[in-house]
Amino acid sequence: MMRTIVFLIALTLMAHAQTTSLPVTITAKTAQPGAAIPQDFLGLSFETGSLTSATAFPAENVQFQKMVAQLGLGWLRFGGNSVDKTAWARGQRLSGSSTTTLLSSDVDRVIAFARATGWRMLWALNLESSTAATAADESDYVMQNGSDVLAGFEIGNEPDLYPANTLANFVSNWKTFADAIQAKNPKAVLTGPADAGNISTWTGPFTIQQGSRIALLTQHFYPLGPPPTVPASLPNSASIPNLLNSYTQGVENSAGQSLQTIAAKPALPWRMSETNSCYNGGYDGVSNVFASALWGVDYMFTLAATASSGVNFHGGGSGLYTPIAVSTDAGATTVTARPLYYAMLLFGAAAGGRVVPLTVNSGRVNTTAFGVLDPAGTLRVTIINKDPQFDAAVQITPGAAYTLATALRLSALSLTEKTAITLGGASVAADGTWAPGTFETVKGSSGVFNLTVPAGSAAVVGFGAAGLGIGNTASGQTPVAPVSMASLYGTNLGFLTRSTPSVDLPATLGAVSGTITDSAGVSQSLPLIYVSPSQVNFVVPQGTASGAATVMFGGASGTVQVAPVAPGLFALGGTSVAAATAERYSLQGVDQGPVSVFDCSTGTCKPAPIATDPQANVFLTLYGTGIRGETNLTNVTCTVGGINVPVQYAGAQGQYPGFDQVNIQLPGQLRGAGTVNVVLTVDGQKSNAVQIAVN
Ligand code: BDP
Repeated sequence: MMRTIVFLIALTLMAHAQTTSLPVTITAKTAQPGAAIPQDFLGLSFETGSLTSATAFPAENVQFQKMVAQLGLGWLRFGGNSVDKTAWARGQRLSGSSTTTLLSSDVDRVIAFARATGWRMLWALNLESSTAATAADESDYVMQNGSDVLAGFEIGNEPDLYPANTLANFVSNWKTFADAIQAKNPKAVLTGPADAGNISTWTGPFTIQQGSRIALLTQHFYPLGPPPTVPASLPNSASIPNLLNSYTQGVENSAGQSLQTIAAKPALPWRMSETNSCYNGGYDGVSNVFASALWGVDYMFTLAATASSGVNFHGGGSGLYTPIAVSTDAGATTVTARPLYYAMLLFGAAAGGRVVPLTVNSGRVNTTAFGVLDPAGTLRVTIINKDPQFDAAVQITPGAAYTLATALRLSALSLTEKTAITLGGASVAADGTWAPGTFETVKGSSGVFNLTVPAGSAAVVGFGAAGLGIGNTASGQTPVAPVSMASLYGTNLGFLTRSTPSVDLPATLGAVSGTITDSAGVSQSLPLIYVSPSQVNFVVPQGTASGAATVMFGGASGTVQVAPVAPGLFALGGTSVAAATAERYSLQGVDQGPVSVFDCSTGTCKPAPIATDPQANVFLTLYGTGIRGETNLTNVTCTVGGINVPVQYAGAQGQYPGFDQVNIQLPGQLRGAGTVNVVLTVDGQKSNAVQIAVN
């Protein structure tokens, strides 16, 4: 009896705790896309002062590098209050070196970190307590050694907060430093003013006066301050309700709009180069909990909608608001994902493309939503339910083109959760990787899709169409052959871009998978080489029968003809320049080394004239796929500039699945031919034409 009562009480309590769902309706206006969100929108910001210690900024830590790189492209910004207290000198850091002087060997470590992550650096220089000559020397060192990863310089940190500083005084000092930096290096890219606030009183006038000298307008912003410094009664006092309410979002939005207006006049991009939830290092229970992840997603989209070119979340070390925490204990470095890191991961998966206006009716639920249309036509709608109480019963009308949808959810048990957070059902693993298992299917009928976004969670819904295009990866043509590389093209094929790290091709990559069913009705899974939201590369499985095959990927499908051979030749990205190599031999058969076939040094690839002369033979190796199905060389012919040339080898290249190669000797008749087409014919099937040039 007692047991039953306890059970009933528990049941009653559960019933009371149950959240109520309230309707939220969203309609996308895909026909009116707005600003493009740059691919390198994401950013992190670190104290310059941390760079003088290998434990404070563990640049060599591979997991730290991997967690940054995993976010996609982005910006690393080094600055903060410490930049204006840090001296500069060229030299090597030794055990006794001062940690308040940045040394050139520290800079080398940071440049190596930027290269390892593929992120670019925004480098702040000490304005407050240094000299123009010193700043110029530091900028010169960074440029000489890291121009490939350098986005630009900020001069000083938050000059609007320097004691007794005036705008006029700041602008005049800024100019002195800018002149010295550019006198040393006219190509130095300057940004600014990196104000703490004072958008209308400092940032605006600075931009009017110095806008022509900067390539990027930068601003800092912290919506909340810690109590009791900021009394709890004020709307900007750090608390979860204040972080997530529409008032704070409104303040962020109007800051973004003011900056957009200021930057628009001189046609500058603008970036929130240092920001986070709460100043003075963040606030425990607000900046380091799941609520900050929901805030982060909402904030980034809010700024993207005001045409911001990016956001750098300030952090480093194990500070409260840092997205990636690093700490060293007894020589061992631990790197962990904080809630805000999940916000960045979500944004990376949701924000490729142009902002799409949405009509959102959120009623009584504290919910925001943002739309983005990618270049291939995938629509992604991110819904952030910031409400602590009400679930959102979301109904989305994405537009007639969309018939399929999948979702990626960001969740935790509560808004105060610090570590148990999942995105797409997966947490960031101890080794720093995030690898969701599958994506959830979102049901729709008659153009309306429904999903519940629980109180205190977010979801990205990706919308796509049901059709797939399929063709040879090298040529784009059909048919495709067994054990050849093929590509499928579509929309919303997944949320992630991943390449397989091995030659043992997996059936699932980036949480997506597909099948091919041949004309005999036999289904096999697709061995995956590369996946992205709009293109997937795979190898047509061995044994796939000739005839029409059906390829299924997620809910989408397409048909493709399969034939024993289907030759395609690889060209260099976006051109028809042969992706080929050549080797020169003396008439006696002595290898005289490689000969260039293409030149990409100018950024666009062109055929490099292949030097031929009567004293040598030049052998060309073409790379392709769909060729190995014919082993009898008499059925393989190749024309170069219309001349038939003997084929010495045509078949597997051996290193990668489905990757073939063809070896030919360039005949003397071609000497001086200039740019010519190369075409392969296998069993009567012609490949695409690729170009080489012959001198
Ligand atoms: C910014 C400073 C940065 C601080 C941050 C904070 O640039 O160095 O760490 O405030 O107060 O104003 O958290």
